[in-house]
Amino acid sequence: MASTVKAVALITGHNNTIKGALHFIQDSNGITHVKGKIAGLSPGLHGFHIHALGDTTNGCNSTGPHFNPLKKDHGAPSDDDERHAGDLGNIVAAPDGVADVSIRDSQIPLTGQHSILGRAVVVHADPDDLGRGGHELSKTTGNAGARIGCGIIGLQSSV
Ligand SMILES: [Cu+2]
Ligand SMILES: [Zn+2]
Repeated sequence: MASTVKAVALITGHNNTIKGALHFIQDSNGITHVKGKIAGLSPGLHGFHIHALGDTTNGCNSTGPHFNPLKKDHGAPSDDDERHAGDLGNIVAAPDGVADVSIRDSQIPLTGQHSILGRAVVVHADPDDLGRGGHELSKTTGNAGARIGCGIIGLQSSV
């Protein structure tokens, strides 16, 4: 019987004003559910990605580019054939600064060759334009601005 695989990332940033916890649960069909809350954000849209490296020696800036094992251009999560695996679009912070995250995605497994374990999840200052903004950064980062919060995705005990 295929068992559930779980991981967790504790998000910190901006001198600890941004805080949160995200849980990653992969089901037996290979879909990963990302669920949790991030507080301390400005209200509105914030780009949200898996970046390639789980290295926070220089804060969120050392987590590398968007996780992109298939060498694609940046896109929206719904762009199945032309997106980085790490492209999870935007999260939305409410007027109280809290983003309630609940995303299901098929390109961010916790097992196998393209696993996101040991990589980083990053929250940006600005909205991700999903590759459609016409900016020179649209096809690489979605022009989402500074990396204001991040955390490393670590394996959790599966029950
Ligand atoms: Cu990012
Ligand atoms: Zn991307």
